[in-house]
Amino acid sequence: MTPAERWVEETAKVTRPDRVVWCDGSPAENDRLVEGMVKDGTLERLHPQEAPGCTLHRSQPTDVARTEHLTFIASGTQVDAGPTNNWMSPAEARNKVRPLFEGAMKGRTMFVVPYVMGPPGSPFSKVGIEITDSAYVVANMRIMTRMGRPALDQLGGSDEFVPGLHSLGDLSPDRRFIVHFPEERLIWSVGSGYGGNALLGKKCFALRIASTMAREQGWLAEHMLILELELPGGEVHYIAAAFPSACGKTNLAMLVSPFERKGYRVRTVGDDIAWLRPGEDGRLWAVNPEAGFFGVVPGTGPDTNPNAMATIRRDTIFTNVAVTPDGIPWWEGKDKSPPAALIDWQGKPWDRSGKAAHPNSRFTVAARQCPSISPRWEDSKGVPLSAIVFGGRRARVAPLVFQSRDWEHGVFVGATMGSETTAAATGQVGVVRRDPMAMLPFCGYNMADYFAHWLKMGRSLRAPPVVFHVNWFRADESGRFLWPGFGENLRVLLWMIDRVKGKGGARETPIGLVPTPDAIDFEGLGLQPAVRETLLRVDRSEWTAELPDIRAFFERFGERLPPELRRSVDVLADQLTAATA
Ligand code: OXD
Ligand code: MN
Repeated sequence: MTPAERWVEETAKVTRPDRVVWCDGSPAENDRLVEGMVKDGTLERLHPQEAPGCTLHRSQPTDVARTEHLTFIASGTQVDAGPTNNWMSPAEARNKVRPLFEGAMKGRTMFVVPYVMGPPGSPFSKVGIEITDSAYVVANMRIMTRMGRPALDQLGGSDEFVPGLHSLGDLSPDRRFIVHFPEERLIWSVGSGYGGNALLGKKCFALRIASTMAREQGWLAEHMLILELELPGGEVHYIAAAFPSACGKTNLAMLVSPFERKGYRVRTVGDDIAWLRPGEDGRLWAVNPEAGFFGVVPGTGPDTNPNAMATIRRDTIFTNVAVTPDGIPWWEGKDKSPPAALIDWQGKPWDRSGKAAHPNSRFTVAARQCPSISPRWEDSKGVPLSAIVFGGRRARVAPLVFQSRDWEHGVFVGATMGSETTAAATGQVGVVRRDPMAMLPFCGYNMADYFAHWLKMGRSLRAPPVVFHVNWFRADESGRFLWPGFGENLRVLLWMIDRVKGKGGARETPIGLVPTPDAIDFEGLGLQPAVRETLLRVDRSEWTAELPDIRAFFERFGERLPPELRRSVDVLADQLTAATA
């Protein structure tokens, strides 16, 4: 018996399913599963011509987003989880969470889902096995990972896999736990079928567990999109960008260049997760460990993200969108006005008062269906990064873009990122919180050690990517966005590449290097000079007002915070004071 078979057998003794099915990831298996889910009401088939191969899943209304307050790191000691994670001792997890799995699969099928995170044949790819009693999870994992055969082939008889046990349980938030054991590299998730809680290859493995592996092994597991930017003449650059959930990573990764005719093109390598490693050439190389996109649907439309619209035209699982009576999916932002009759995300006739689609409704779709997918998206070595971008959603304070002075300053910029919360996690929306490197909900260990690891990684790179910060969301007094965003964000990326190449105008400010007024091509956007000025403004009083919050956030890490970061806040404070004087 292989270690995987042994674990499956032991698990079945606890969960007591009616049957155990090892998934091979084949189309025939998927057809059978979908058929079964259509019969039992888990899925609805959508319009055969307008949405061929597409299905709709409606989840329980209390299970529509990640539940960060029910997500735990069960490291041996609390300090290893750090002040930003919920901690549960492994003993408490055994007492409190394990019983929820006992007999949980009675009357159900236990699916065994072997999967690979990472490109086929890549030395950086890693195997996971998810045990789940949800056919919907299996269907999603088949899209999001390389599932079945490729995983069993890579695994052979070895024990090198991350086991993840998932059960829907009774779907009650009162009995919902997502627990990570970084030392054992094990995941338990019970009580939720929502993607970020239940597709264990994604946030649980490729970010939380992988971040702990990366720290030990000298690489980084990051919440980043990866895009390819081609310049006229064929020069190519790769950029990775970390934005918090539902802040536009998918849109940026699939950006349609407004300057396509001049030879500027953008292609997609990944939209959510990047595994980064130093290459022999001293550069940082990135792979996308995922095989699909689990994207936010509302706001996706022909103007905002035509590539995503083309990607999700067929063979897509929609979760919690609205639908016309004849099965055409609909969501806010799809087009200008809703169809005459709609069934809302909860399956009720839409009375036009609230949202028809849930604000965190999702599509699950294979990356290979994306028209802008890069020919190198599955490159087994990855792609070399010219730039790393951090970004938040801030109505005020952060300018459109600035450049960090060096890697150490870039780590400070990432570590102090602030962003308004979104519907991707349950809780209040629109509140500014510190979300370092967009990893606050996803770092599997003490973030002070994570910052130290970032600093150490920089020392191992001879040609590190240049680090930038962007904010597409600066608004005027009435809350209107000042920057058009979407395809026009290319203009900002082009300034970054100029800077990478030692060109492009920039002026020193206390927060870093900000474009000079003429350094970004604003031509044709119709932006008034005052708006341009506001977009690039570094307001000293606003930044000074940020300092207490940054210091308070850093204080939470106590002595463990790398001294470089403490020094960087002091430098920022001094420079703000000097500039004011
Ligand atoms: C996601 C998230 O689903 O970040 O990618 O919540
Ligand atoms: Mn994400």
